Amino acid sequence: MPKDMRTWIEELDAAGELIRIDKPVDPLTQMGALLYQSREKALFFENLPHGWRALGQAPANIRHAALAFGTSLDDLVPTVAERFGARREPELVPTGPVKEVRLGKGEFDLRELPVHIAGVRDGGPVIGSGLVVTKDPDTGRRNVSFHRLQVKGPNKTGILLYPRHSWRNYLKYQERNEPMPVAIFIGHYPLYYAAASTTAPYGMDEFEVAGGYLGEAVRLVPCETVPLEVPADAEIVLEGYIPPHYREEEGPFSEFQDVYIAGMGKNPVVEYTCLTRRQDAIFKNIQNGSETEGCVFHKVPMSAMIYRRLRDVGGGANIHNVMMLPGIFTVVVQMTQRFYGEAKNVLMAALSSEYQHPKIAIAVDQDVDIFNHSEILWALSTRVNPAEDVIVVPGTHNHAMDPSLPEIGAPGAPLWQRRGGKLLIDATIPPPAAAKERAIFERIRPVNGDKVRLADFARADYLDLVRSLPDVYFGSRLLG
Ligand SMILES: Cc1cc2nc3c(=O)[nH]c(=O)nc-3n(C[C@H](O)[C@H](O)[C@H](O)COP(=O)(O)O)c2cc1C
Ligand SMILES: [Mn+2]
Repeated sequence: MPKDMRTWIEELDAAGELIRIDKPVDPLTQMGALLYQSREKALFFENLPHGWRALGQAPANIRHAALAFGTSLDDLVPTVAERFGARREPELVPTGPVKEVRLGKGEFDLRELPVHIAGVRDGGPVIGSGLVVTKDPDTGRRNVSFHRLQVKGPNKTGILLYPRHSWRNYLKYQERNEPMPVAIFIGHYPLYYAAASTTAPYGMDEFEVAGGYLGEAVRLVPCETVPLEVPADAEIVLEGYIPPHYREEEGPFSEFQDVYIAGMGKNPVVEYTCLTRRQDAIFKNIQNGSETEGCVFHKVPMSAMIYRRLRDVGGGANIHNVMMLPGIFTVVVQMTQRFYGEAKNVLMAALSSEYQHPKIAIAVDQDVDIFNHSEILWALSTRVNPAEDVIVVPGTHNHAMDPSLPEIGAPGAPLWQRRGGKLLIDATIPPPAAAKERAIFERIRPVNGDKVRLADFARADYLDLVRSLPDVYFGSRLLG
């Protein structure tokens, strides 16, 4: 059986990671708050307007992402990096579950979908879970990426096209004065979402990336009204066109950095020609904001692609792990230096990868838990000499949605960007070959720490309490 959103719901349930909500929930006034609060568990809404059900916060955190990739938290990023290298061609099939219901223009109303309003200042309900398929009109090469869609009418949404691949495709259509065909699928196995948020080279089909992540070829079916293909096992598909040279005011929006500014303004729109879905389709809601589901989809593939790149620095750097910090503009690299100064070379590469987000790069050694923000702050405090280990590179191109930097241009305009700088912080310790200098940094280990276990001494209810706390306490993973 192919992996889809239903097999994912079963997996989450079996792992004790799903909360079912059978009370009625209003997407416009209640759902965003519930999603924003649920940082540990996925939510399955069973009682939504017009008979809809929906999944959200799935993944709610990187622990859930590790579950989807069938691996552990520590191995997550190396596993994603390896699977990126095992890409598979998609397979074209004549039909599939997503074709069970076909509705032409005038037969569907997007305002009846359980689309939620994420934040108090948002301009309206936004479909955050739409994965957008487009093609390069010159080569026919496919692209799949996340683009949020503000619902504007029965068959119209806005679309934010950040200057990357689908924007590049759109500009080509616009030059020809032609509308760009789009197909948007909603609701599938989370590795499709991870593939869509992977910045692969332009021209690489993200359905091939999804095939690598899944370990099985993606099954595609042809669309009804546009010359594109979509996953046969998705829940819902919207087909339509983005007209050339046309922009509409939209926003503001709850963004991935946990603020409202940046992507609003004059953006293109999508006009829909068809909706297909499963008979009992399940909707997918994504709450944007820092450390919510949207952020998980951003940070895991981004960390993996940067990890792939860094391993080649200087003929093979010893990189153990990579993880983005909240807000996605800071990347932490866990490594063991082979030579004095190697960490700085690695940090320079981390700040100029296929991703535009990284603004601050921090290197730490293997004994620092990069999933624990307290440990990272500790390394910054005890392993950084500000006179030598902190470097600012002024005047660089930065991500256009970083609210701390001056903006050039605007969304929907070709040169939209922010001009700022980059910061390198080397919090590593000397390489193993420099044994004496390295020894100064040896961390405390309690006497008999590997044999004497708290579980054998403390009351069970106290241990349950400790395990239920978020993993933010210094050294808390030592509890096992
Ligand atoms: C939850 C989420 C929402 C996103 N929303 C948008 C968006 O509205 N517009 C956009 O251009 N990129 C958005 N992105 C980022 C792109 O989808 C992502 O960077 C992707 O790799 C771009 O695809 P491309 O490399 O093929 O251009 C979003 C990513 C995530 C994870
Ligand atoms: Mn792409």
